[in-house]
Amino acid sequence: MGANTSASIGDILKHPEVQKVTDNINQEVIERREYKPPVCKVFSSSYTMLEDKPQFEFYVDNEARRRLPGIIDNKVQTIVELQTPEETFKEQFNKKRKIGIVFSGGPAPGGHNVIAGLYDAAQKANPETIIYGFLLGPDGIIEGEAVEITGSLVDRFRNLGGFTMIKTGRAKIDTKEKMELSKKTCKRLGLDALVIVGGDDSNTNAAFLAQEMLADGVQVIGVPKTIDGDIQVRDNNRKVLCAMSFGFHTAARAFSIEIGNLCTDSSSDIKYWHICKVMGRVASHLALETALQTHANITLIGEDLADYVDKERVEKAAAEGVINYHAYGMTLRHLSRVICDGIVRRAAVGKNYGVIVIPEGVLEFINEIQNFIIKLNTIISEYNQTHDTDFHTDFSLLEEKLEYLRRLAGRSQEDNSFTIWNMRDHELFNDIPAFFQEGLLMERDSHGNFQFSQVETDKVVLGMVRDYLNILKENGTYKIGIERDYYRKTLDKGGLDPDFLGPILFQNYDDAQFLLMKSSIMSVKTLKQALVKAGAIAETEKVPAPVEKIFHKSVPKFKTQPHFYGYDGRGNDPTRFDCMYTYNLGLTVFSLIANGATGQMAAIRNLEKDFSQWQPIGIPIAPLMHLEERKGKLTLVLEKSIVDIDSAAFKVVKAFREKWLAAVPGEDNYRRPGPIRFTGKSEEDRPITLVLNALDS
Ligand code: FBP
Repeated sequence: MGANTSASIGDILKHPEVQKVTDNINQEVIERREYKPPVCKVFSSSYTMLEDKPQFEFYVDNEARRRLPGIIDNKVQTIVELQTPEETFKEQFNKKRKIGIVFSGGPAPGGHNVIAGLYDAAQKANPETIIYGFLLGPDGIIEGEAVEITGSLVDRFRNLGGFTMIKTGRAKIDTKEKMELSKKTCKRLGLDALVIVGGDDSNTNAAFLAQEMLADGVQVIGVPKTIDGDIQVRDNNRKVLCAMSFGFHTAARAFSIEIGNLCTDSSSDIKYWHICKVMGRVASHLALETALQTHANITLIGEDLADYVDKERVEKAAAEGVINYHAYGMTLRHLSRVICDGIVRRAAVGKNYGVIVIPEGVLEFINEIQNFIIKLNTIISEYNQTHDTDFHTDFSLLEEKLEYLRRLAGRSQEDNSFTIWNMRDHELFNDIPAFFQEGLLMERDSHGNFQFSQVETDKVVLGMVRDYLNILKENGTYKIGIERDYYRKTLDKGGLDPDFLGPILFQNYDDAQFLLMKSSIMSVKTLKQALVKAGAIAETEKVPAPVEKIFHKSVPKFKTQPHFYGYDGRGNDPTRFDCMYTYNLGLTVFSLIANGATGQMAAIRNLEKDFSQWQPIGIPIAPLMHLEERKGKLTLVLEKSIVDIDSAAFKVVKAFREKWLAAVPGEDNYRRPGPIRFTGKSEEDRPITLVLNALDS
């Protein structure tokens, strides 16, 4: 193609450069596929065995003991090398197996490497072993849809994000019928073991499957996956067994890169508040890590809000000899006040911009909302049980749902014993915006969880912030501080005396670097009144242009840009940490299977330490279960770990809150997390949360 000739599209398409840049497989993918994660020392040995560690103890729920008798006494097991195994051990370890694996729940970066690790270990032990991948999540087990996982399939997805290889789904094997179908599938395929890669609910499922399939000799192993980071396991003595589920690091880093960039943009353009909702259905771990990575100005942590105590109200009630239960936990109104306080204080030093991080599950920690969620869960579940139909099908429109609630409130007036939905609930519920009512009445997911990602949490919080800022603007509290030098220069240029006009215009002219217009000056009209009253201008004169200019600059506009970080981070290619973590989890899974374990969850201890100290283990799932309210019923599930407000990571964020708000003259304190670097040097080799929490464990 010469410089002046116009080539045909056919020729252009044949050009090697065009073919290279339009190929789906780019250099990054090639390098990722070729990367070989290091393996924990124990896996360099051809044989591994399990050692019971009874020193790790758990409080066992009676219901868990009753329902999971075959696996409730499982112990924590460490994986250790076996240099000279006996022949019978070798035979058992290396026997030809059939293993099924399934992804369950939302994608999390690193899942493909769990398969790769399992595949490689299984092949090393016996090249005839077959691994099946169940398609589209647990539905694949129920419906018997699986593909054989081959070497070339694994190679295509090594170190790549998503669950694209076999997809995922949120089905739950929660009925006798589904359990029977699953058992049938395992029997038909002749499975020796089933591996469930999932979150708390999926590992709960793994425990029930393990119990159910004991008699069939099918081992079931769980793998702790979820970007939410809420599968964290400690024993009774607070010894950490699983510090973090896989995928968390990548998702948190991916969100942080974007949010860090917004910090840069916002402090350049200085006109927007960026409102960033970040995923994490309930727990605020992702928001906490994002705060540590970016130093955004305001980061809400749901668990912290729930812990809030209004001391004034507590003391007042105590003086009256009563307990005020409303003084515990933060209300939506109070939360909006806290956010506004930060916004107003930044504006006062000329920073009418910034970045707020809101965890998507924050509303779960707000008392009044939690109340609604519990009440509505119960109402919907009772309706379904009584009518043997589905609430959401019977009342598909919001209006119909509201009408049903109205009828319940009416019933509460006629029948004192009917308390689930009274007139006060009804009135409070009517006070909230329709889109949020709709969100609260939305269908729960298959596990009975409230679907926070479907609710515009940020919009709810922001609506209240906006309303309150308007009040603060009207009463003259929300103002933009004007830099003293700028004020002086502007007035000097217009031939006016800044020192004469300063005390007339500003409430803090004496000593402040940023000048705040008096609260009584709220319009050009009130500005003129102030000038006339002080004798600076006559009634017939106009406000001098430089003064008017300064006034306009002091009037804040609250301009926001909403963002949601969730699905994008979930689909990111894994960080090196997640690549290594998940590949070793895959190896751990095989070791557990080859040693006959069932009802165990694969995990790696010491993730916060140098790789040489990582220790693969099996954690018994059954003792981790407890009773929880789901869809209005008490259900046995794996306990979710929410942010511990006594943890070092939270305490650090709390200690730096004021610094990162940066409501003082001068620079902001943003941190640039930088891109996820798969290769090359990077200081970010593991979640900061993990490093900090290890300091006091
Ligand atoms: P898992 O717990 O299944 O890993 O999913 C986590 C999550 O990404 C949450 O952060 C989010 O609230 C939810 O999934 C979104 O669910 P969905 O993919 O169904 O929209």
